[in-house]
Amino acid sequence: MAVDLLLGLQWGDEGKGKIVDVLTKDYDIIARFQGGPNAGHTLEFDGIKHVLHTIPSGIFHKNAINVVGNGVVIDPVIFKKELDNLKKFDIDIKSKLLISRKAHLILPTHRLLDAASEASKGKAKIGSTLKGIGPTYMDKTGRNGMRIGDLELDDWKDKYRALANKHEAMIDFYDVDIQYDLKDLESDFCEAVEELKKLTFIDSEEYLYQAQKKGKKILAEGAQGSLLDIDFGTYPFVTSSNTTAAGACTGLGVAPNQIGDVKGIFKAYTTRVGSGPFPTELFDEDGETMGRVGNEFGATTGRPRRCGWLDLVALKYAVQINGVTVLMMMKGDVLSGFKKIKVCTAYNYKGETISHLPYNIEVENVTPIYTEMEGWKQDLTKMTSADELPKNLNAYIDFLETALEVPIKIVSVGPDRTQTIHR
Ligand code: 2SA
Ligand code: MG
Repeated sequence: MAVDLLLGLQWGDEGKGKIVDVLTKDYDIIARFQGGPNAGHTLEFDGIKHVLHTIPSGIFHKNAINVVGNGVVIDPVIFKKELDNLKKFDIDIKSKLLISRKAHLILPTHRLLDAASEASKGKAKIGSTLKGIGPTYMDKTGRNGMRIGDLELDDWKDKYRALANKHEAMIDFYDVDIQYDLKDLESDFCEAVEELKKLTFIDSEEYLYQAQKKGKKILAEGAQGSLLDIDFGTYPFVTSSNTTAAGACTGLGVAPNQIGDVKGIFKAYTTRVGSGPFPTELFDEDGETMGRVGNEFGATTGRPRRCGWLDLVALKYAVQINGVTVLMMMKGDVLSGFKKIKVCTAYNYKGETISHLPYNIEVENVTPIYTEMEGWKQDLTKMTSADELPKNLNAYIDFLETALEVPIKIVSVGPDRTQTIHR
C-alpha cells in the first residue's frame, strides 16, 4: 500500500509537523489533505524553529515532493508569507511544491465572515482561528466556492467580484461591528494571487495515482485533530473539515484500499485551544505547569492552550475512528517532575460509569474517572534511546499501549528533530 497517514488524535497541536519532518526521509511525497492556515505545524532543527500553516512539513527535505491536496483551503496572502519565509532556504519551490487545482481559495471576505460569525455568537463563539476556514468550506459545500484552478481562467476576477459582493451583503446581515477596509485587503489578495500563480498547479488525484503506480511512498499529513473533526469531533466546537482518516481519501483522491499505516500522534497529556468541552481540563497548578513547560501557545494565533490530563476515553475513540496502527507519544518530557500522573480511563456520565465517548461531554454531564500513576523526575530531553527512559515512564507507556491495543513506536522528548526516540 502506497499511502500512510499521520493524524492528530486529540484537539490538534500534537506535534504533527515535527513528526512529518522526522519521517519524511522514508517518503517520496508529503501531502496535506484538509484544513488550511488555521493549522500551525512547528518544526525545529539546527536550533531554528519553523512554523508552517498550509505548506506540508516535508518542505525542508531536498528530495521530498510536497502536495497541497484538493481538501485544503488556501489563503493566498498567508501562503505568500509562508513562501517568503522559505526564501532564505535553498528550496526549488516550483518543483517541490505542487498545488491541487481543486483546492479552494480563502477570500478576504471569508475571513471577515468568520469574524462576523464569531462576533454574532458572543459567549457561544467557537473560538475559531479567524482565518476564514468555516465560511470557505461553507462555500465549498454550498457550491459557490472559488478554486485554485479558477485562477487559470481569464475571468477569475469576475468570479471573485461576484462572490465578494455576496459576502459583503452577508457581513451586513450579521449586523455586528467589524471594521475593515476591503480595498486594502483586496489589493493584498490580488498581489498574493499573482505570486501563487507562479507555482505549479496540478490535478493532484491523477498525480498521486501515477505516483502510487510507480511505487512512490506517500505520507498524508493531517491538520488539527480527530476531536476537531466536523463529523466526529465535539460539534459545534470543531473545525470545518474531516480531520480523520477518511478525510485523507476525499482530500487527496486516494482510494481507501491504498491506505497503509495509520500513524496516530498524541501528547502525553491533553491540550485544547478555542472553546468547547474538555473533560480533563485542569485549572490548577498542574495545568499551569503543563502550559508553561510545554510552551502551550497557539502556533497560529498565539492563544494560550488549555491543558489537562490524558483522556484515554477520547483517545481510544480516536484510535477506533481512524483505525490507528502505530502510535507516537509526544511531550512526555513535559511531565517530568510531576509526582503523580493521572490518566482518565472512564467517565461518570449522568451517574453511570462509561468507557466510550458519549454525545455530550460537557462538564455538567461528564466527570472523569482517573487512574493515578507514579511520576518520574529525570530530564528526558537529552535521552536518545529507549533503554534510557525512566521506569515509571515505561510503566505509563505500557499502560497506554495495553489500553489502546496499539504499539507506541515513537516517544518524542523535545521539539527538535533529534529529540526522537524510536522503540
Ligand atoms: P477554525 O479556525 O474554524 O478551524 O477553528 C475551529 C476550531 O478548531 C480549532 N483549531 C485548532 N486547534 C488547535 N490547533 C490549531 N492550529 C493552531 C495551532 C491554532 C492556534 O497550531 O496552535 O494558533 O490558535 C487549530 N486550528 C483550528 C480552533 O481553536 C477552534 O476551536
Ligand atoms: Mg498546531
